[in-house]
Order: sequence, then C-alpha cells, then structure tokens
Amino acid sequence: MSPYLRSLLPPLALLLAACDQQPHFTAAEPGEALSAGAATVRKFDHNAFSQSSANLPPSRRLDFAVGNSFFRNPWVTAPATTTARDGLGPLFNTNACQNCHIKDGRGHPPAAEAASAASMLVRLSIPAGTDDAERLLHQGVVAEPTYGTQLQDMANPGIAPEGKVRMNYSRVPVHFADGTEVQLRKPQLDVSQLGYGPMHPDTLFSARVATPMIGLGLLESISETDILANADPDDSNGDGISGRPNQVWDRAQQRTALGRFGWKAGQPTLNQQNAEAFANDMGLTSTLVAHDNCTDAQSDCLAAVNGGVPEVSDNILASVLFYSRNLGVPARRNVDAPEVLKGKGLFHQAGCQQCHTPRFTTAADAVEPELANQVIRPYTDLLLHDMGEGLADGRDEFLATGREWRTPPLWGIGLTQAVNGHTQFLHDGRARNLLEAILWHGGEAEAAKQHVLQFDADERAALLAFLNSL
Ligand code: HEC
Ligand code: HEC
Ligand SMILES: [Ca+2]
Ligand SMILES: [Ca+2]
Ligand SMILES: [Ca+2]
Repeated sequence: MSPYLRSLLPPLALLLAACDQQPHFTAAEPGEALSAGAATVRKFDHNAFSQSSANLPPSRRLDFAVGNSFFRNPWVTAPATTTARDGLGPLFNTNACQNCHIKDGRGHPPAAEAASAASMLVRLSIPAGTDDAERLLHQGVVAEPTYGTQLQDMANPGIAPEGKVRMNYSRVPVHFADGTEVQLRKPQLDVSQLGYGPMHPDTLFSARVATPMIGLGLLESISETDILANADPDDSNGDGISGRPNQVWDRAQQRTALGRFGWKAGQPTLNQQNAEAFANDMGLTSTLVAHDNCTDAQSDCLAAVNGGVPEVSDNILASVLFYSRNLGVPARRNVDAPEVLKGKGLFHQAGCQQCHTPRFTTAADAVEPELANQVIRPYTDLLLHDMGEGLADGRDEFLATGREWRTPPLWGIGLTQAVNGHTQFLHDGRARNLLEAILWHGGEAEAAKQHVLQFDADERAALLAFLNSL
C-alpha cells in the first residue's frame, strides 16, 4: 500500500465510525410506555390481553362484555335450545374464537399428542390457472376442489372431519460470530386421515397460529395514506427493504381494498376477518359471509341442518366487532432501564424498525371515537415483506407471494409467556423464543439478521430485554 493511501486510513476509519454512528438512547421518549396512547391498559398478568381499552367510557363497557361472551363461549350444533349461538359446523376447527385466540393472545402449533390442531389452522389452495382471474380477485386463492381454502379437522356427529394435522421438526443450526450455536426447528406439516379422499396433487398448504387480539381497532384506524407512505415496492431508496401493501377483496364495499389483518394481510377490515373466522373456523354463516364452508364435493356437509339464516345475527357480529376493536394494549415495562435503552439502540442499529415501524398516529376519523388521534407504538408497518426461503409457505394470497408476510406488531410481545404460558412465535409458531424468531428472518430482513449474528452475549441480552419490555 502506498504511503499516501496509508495516511488516509485513520481518517477513513474515523469517517466510517461516524457513518456507523447509530441512535443511542439515554432516556425514554415522553409517553413511550403508552403503546396504545390513551387506550393503554395497566395489567401484566395472564389477563393482560383481555382488558377493554382504558379510555372506553363505562357506558360502553357493557357492549364490550357482550362481545366478549360471544368470543369466549362455545357455539353449539343446531338444532339447540340456545338458538342465539347454534349452528356450529358441520365442519369446523373449534367451537369458540377464544380456543384459538387463547386468553385473547396467540395460538401454538399442535403438541405431539393433541387430538386436534385447535389454535393453529391450515389454509389450502391450488396454483392458479389462466381462467382463475375472477376467483383470485374475490378469494385471493384458488380453492382446493374438495377441501376448499381451509382444512377443518373437527366435524359434527355423523360428518367426516377433513383430516388430521401434525407438525414434525428437523434441526437447523445457526452460529453467532462469537461461536455460540442455536438450533432452530424447521417444521414439516403432516396432513393425514383425509375424510373426503385424496387432495389435488399440487395442493399448497399454509399453517398459521392464531394472532393476539390486542390493539386491533387502533391498527384499523391508521390512515391508508400513512401505511402507504412506508411502502417502497421497487426499493427506490436502495436500503434492501421494499414493503408492499396487499390489495384484497372487501366484501362490504364490493371492491379491492388495502389488506391489514392476518399473517399475509389478507383481510381488509376487522368485521370481514371476524365474519370469515365465524364461517371458516366454526362453520357459522353471517350476512357478510353467507355461504357455508362445505364444498360441492362434501354432500354430507351440504345436507346438514343449519342454525338459521344467518346463523350469526347482525347484532352478534356487531358486538364481536366492537369487542375485537377495543382490546387494550398493556403499557411497556422498564422503558428507562439502561439495558432496555441499550437494546432499543441495537434494534435501530440492526434496522429492525425499517419494517417494525415504532410509531403511528391514528386518524381523526377513526372507526370509534376512542381510537382517534392516538399516538400508538405498534412496531409494524402492516406491509408485506419477502422474508426469504426459510419462512416461505410457497402459497400466494391476493398480492402476497409465497415468500411474503405482513410485519406483525410487536406490542405486548414481552407478555406472551405471562398470557399464554409459552413463547412460540412466527406464523406457524416454529420459533421457541424471541431470539429464534429473529434468526429465522431472511430475504429483505437478511441484513438485520446478519447484524444480530455479530452481537455478543451482552448485546443479545439487551436486544431481548428491549423486546420483552414491549
Ligand atoms: C381455529 C383457530 C381460530 C379460531 C376458532 C378463530 N381464529 Fe381468528 N385467527 C386465527 C388465525 C390462524 C389467524 C391468522 C389468519 C391468517 O393469517 O390467515 C386469525 C386471525 C384473526 C384476526 C386478525 C388479527 C390480526 O392481527 O391480523 C382476527 C381479528 C380474528 N382472528 C378474530 C377471530 C374471531 C372474532 C373469531 C371467532 C369468530 C376467531 N378469530 C376464531 C385462528 C382462529
Ligand atoms: C424486512 C422486514 C423486517 C425486518 C427488517 C425485521 N422484521 Fe421482524 N418480522 C417481519 C415479518 C414479516 C415477520 C413475520 C414472519 C413470519 O411469521 O413468518 C417478523 C416477525 C418478527 C417477530 C415475531 C413476531 C410474532 O408475532 O411472531 C419478532 C420478535 C421480530 N420479527 C423481531 C425483529 C427484530 C428484533 C428485528 C431486527 C433484528 C426484525 N424483526 C427485523 C419483518 C421484519
Ligand atoms: Ca353452520
Ligand atoms: Ca375445508
Ligand atoms: Ca427501500
């Protein structure tokens, strides 16, 4: 190396160090502990996710309680004396919303000895053909001809359940720069005991655990403009992160709309998400989703008695909507602890906030007055990202490709153990803790993961302390 070049080196190193200068947090921002603004609740035990928004006036708490009862209590097979909540099935996954959204928190993959997959469901479809444009527009997928768009592993007496779902795992080692090894578990879905004969040979499967129910009305109240402002479909700023909105069918509006809910943002509104859950997960019709989940090939299912038309009245659907919009988000803990602040700095240094957007202000014309104009900290952009081959399900859903997933919100994630008694994360619950969840990141998030792989033990602990404070 020439003396001239060598003389340049120290300043160059300094310059690089300056470029590398990352946000360093010495104190929490004002209000930072209030993840959901005025809706933030102060409960941190196993009921932390089951509280109504703190700013809900007492006059509206009764509506919340009524919605809660339809979310929590089991639905029954028709005909029954409890006509308000009959019509379960013929095919279903479980008999209550809360059996999957356990304690209003998240589901988990089935244990080896489980009778049904309960809080995890399996979506089905087949690759689209040239004449499938209409189906893709309205359903986002082409249904498997016999089993439809979802596998129901339970059924009423006399009806065949569609099959049985298992998860098998193999090990994938990952190494940190300091030599520490982590063994990830890679899931392999196993569907057996098919009730209606063989599936289409090209069937695509997507296993998904139930998501936490907190703060959903606030996510619904972020303006479309604010979400689209973070989209960068062609990565025009060259940071390796694209972020695309999903565009899905809105049944009520009869038009395409921005997708916000579900692991691939396949649903535009909470009401539609809820109505689809009633229909697909529990076999319950509503005016919004008036059809059963039986396919033309399932004659026993089609012939079964129903629980009224519709089975879920508009009143019940409205009260479940009110409930699902108003579950408060718990306040953060230890926002000023030095380790948490250090972890927050590392979160930004690794680039996690490029997708896990820390902050939004909800729209003035929100769906409910309590949800309007709130400064919220959900840690999601609600956009789709290519997360690499490791996480890919290979199954498109509207505009989302088989490698894309919606950034999930991280608020409340540190209370998963307290609420659900486990720490299984990602769309199919494959990660057994937060660190494993990060190590599965690839694709657009590959650089962020590579950053974390360079962290030493103290830095890893600080990053996790930050995530656990959310
Ligand atoms: C069999 C399990 C199961 C049942 C029963 C169930 N859900 Fe879900 N729920 C899920 C899964 C899995 C997802 C993610 C869906 C996806 O990615 O496509 C989800 C997603 C949701 C979401 C979107 C949350 C988000 O963060 O985007 C809402 C809202 C929801 N469910 C409401 C309900 C309601 C209301 C009921 C009862 C009528 C219900 N669910 C019943 C499993 C279930
Ligand atoms: C390119 C966008 C992107 C970046 C960058 C990114 N994430 Fe994620 N993150 C996602 C998506 C998308 C998922 C859901 C993937 C799945 O379930 O298959 C996810 C899932 C997670 C989960 C699990 C959430 C849950 O509810 O199961 C955690 C925890 C997480 N990310 C933390 C981080 C941290 C920490 C970083 C920085 C080191 C980071 N992420 C960087 C997009 C991103
Ligand atoms: Ca029914
Ligand atoms: Ca089915
Ligand atoms: Ca970009």
